[in-house]
Amino acid sequence: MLTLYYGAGACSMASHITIEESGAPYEAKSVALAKGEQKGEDYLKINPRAKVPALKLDDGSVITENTAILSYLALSYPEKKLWPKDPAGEARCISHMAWLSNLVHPSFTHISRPERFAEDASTHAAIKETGRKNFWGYLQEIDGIIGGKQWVQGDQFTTCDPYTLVFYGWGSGSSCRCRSSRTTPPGRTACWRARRCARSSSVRRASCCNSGARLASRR
Ligand SMILES: N[C@@H](CCC(=O)N[C@@H](CS)C(=O)NCC(=O)O)C(=O)O
Repeated sequence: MLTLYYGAGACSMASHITIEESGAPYEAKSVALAKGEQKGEDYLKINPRAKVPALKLDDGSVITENTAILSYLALSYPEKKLWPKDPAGEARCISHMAWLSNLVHPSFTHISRPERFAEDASTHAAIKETGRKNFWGYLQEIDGIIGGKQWVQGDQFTTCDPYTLVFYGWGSGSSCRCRSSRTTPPGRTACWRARRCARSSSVRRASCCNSGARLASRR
């Protein structure tokens, strides 16, 4: 059976929703990030980079990184149609997930963990503010990408949707300041989110395990 290691409120929610969507039998193991469990001896054997998500396969090997886990799940359960069929669609799906991983997520880390970008505490307020500005810009870009479409990639629900949903949730977090200062997240994204939540119970099941104020104190 697959084992998914996740953190409450973390980006691992993308993998959690997708594993629910895939129908794969799995066990979910919570890693208490706030308590530093990701840096403990046991978890470092799973992922030496001390991050969630991680997916342990039946043979004991481990896949890390949302982009890789989402691809693995979608390709392993093709009947669930979580992955585009044509090469251009596949490439666009990878492109969107790479963008979320390489730019959107790190912009939020500037808000939540400024000390990772500069040791000098006097710079942290400026790093956070730049993170907020960039993150807000990405939320707007997501709004434009969704446009009038049903899903991120058009008519087909793909792995791009649960991954994008993570950042919607973070953007509407109470202390991200996006909401208070600029009315966020953008409107079309909110409609897409409502569709996403109505699609199936996968969000609810994954969200139950993912609820928590993990980042609240750091935002
Ligand atoms: N690019 C990675 C990012 C993983 C990541 O940064 N996970 C965070 C949670 S959102 C984490 O485990 N943080 C724990 C820490 O940095 O100590 C992915 O998408 O899987």
